[in-house]
Amino acid sequence: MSNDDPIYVTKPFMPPLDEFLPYLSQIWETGTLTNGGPFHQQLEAALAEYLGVEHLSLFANGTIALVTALQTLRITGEVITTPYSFVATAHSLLWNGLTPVFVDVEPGTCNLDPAKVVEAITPRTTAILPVHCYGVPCDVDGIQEVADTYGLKVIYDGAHAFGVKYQGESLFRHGDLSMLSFHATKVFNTFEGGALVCPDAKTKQRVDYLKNFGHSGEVTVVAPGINGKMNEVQAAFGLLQLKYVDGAIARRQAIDALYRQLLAEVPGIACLPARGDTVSNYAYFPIFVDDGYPLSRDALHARLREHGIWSRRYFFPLITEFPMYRGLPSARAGSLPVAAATSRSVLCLPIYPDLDLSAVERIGGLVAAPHR
Ligand code: T4K
Repeated sequence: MSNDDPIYVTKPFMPPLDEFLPYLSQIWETGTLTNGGPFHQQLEAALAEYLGVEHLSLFANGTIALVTALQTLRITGEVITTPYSFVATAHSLLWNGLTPVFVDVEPGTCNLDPAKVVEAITPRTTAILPVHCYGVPCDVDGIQEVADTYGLKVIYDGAHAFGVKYQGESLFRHGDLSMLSFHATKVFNTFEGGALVCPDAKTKQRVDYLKNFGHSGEVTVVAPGINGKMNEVQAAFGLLQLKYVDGAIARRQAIDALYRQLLAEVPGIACLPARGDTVSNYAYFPIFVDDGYPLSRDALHARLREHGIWSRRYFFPLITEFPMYRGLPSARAGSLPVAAATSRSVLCLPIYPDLDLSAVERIGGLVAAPHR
């Protein structure tokens, strides 16, 4: 890679093309393209085993998985969620005719604050939709305690959390359902794709009906389902990706460690704390720019861009600033101070398996000395 090539915030990991061709040959030979074919079945089993969960259902993308999760549990009324996420999190509520109620996040994790969740509960609240932002675990015990006390369901948006372990087990073992995204920009990708992790076989059965138009048999329809199925090309690609994913995460880990080393002493730049209770997937590398830094966050963003480095402001603006949300009472900026400050200060630096450590040194050096 030359210094002139742009460096984007991420780049999908691609396994060797020649290893993918036999999968395609099989699809061409059998003519089975979708509707729960052999690769789909193999990938469901392989991912459940890899992630350490029992029941998993594949989807065409993470957003339709989230929309289906809310249908599966027949969620109604108000759902408490975070303003600090990709907009798909809240959109899944609007697509179900639900009212999002936004509450603030915690400073050290960027995730929903359980104490603030309690304050937002009303008689119409039926569920909590937290996000494991950047793959950092939510306070899953705190959230579950609130859910148990008030009789609420918990659906986790785990789009960023592929393979993350918390206190020795899969993060996806928490909550009533967890969603994963396998979008091109994610740690594990199937071009587009996603999944729901279910607590038991019965729930997976209902999810499987819902993602296939509600069909429970050739002539039986048990629910107004949707088409959320993953196709055979995506599933085959996932099977091949899975062979490489540990190596890809190890590469990310090395990049994360180098950034931390390069940025440790830079005034006005903070990173999320590394955590002893978590096996991370190093999905993102957010930094937070405060007043002690010589440039504003946006000026640093522009400065990096001048050098061909495309950092991203995930997540700015807050979801609550978009037109379809800003009129909601819970969208008032004054009630979301941590999320607002985090959104104004965050910058995600490039991190992906093929990123050279020399490029990481260059990026870290630029952040450390932006006027050089
Ligand atoms: N919940 C959360 C918390 C999420 O973060 C997301 C998705 C979802 C739900 C929904 O899951 P999915 O329905 O997507 O499965 C990207 C992704 O499109 C989106 O999937 C992701 N979150 C979000 C955080 O980031 P953009 O608009 O920033 O993507 P884009 O196209 O600007 O890509 C970023 C960079 O990645 C590009 O500059 C270059 C590189 N790239 C991207 C693509 C698509 C490639 O090198 N190749 C590619 O094919 O939203």
